[in-house]
Amino acid sequence: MEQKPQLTNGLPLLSCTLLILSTEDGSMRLNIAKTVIAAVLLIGASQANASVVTTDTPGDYLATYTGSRAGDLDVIDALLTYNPASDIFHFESTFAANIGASPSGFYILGINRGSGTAAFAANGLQNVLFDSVVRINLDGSGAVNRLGPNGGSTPFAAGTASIQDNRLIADIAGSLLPANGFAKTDYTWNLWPRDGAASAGFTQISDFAPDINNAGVQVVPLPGAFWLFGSVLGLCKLAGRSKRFVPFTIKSEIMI
Ligand SMILES: [Ca+2]
Ligand SMILES: [Ca+2]
Repeated sequence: MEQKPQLTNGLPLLSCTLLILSTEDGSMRLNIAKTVIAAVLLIGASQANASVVTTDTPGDYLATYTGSRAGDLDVIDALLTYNPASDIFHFESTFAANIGASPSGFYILGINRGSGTAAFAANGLQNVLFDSVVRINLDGSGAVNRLGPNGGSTPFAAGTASIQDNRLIADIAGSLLPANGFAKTDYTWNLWPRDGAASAGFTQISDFAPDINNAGVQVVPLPGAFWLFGSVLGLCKLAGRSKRFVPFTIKSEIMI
């Protein structure tokens, strides 16, 4: 269920702006036109952000969960993008409290590369499919675990993933998540925090985001006019959202 950004509302305005450029001269006109184009792109960026971020209900702990309810294991939103040009998956998520409030907490990003199975079917989750799990610990260390016949594990060191208050951010090299039936642009994912202090098994899992199925990766760069001004990050800066946390990329060279 891959979700794509929709630019249809912005494109007619962009066309009008280009018409202005073709009929009038002068830097002032050009600056006005640039401003209008930027506004159009911000509209598109806003639409894209709205469509690609998976939001999750606060406090929707699983009934079977027996661990900490401090909030840091309660997903508020999550996003996984894939950039074919750099072959990097970018993960971001927000939680209801600062990460670390639950000392035994950790985070699992399940990914279906094409051969995913419903390991939680017995728990009523037939549509949460995965053949890989990325574990992220409270110190930013963890491992990329590829499941199945051609599986393997690549650990990564403390500080590789970025933890900033209630935000968790990680860049993962695509080489660690090779295709297993799907193109990388068609991978799907789900996020479930765990509390290792709870009894082993499903009772450790606090939350799923999305709740009962997987979300599709968002492919970047975004198409068309988004890139006239460089990047979504550039657009966010234009909108006053210049704060961005940059984690180290999880790749084979950072093995511990
Ligand atoms: Ca939640
Ligand atoms: Ca949920």
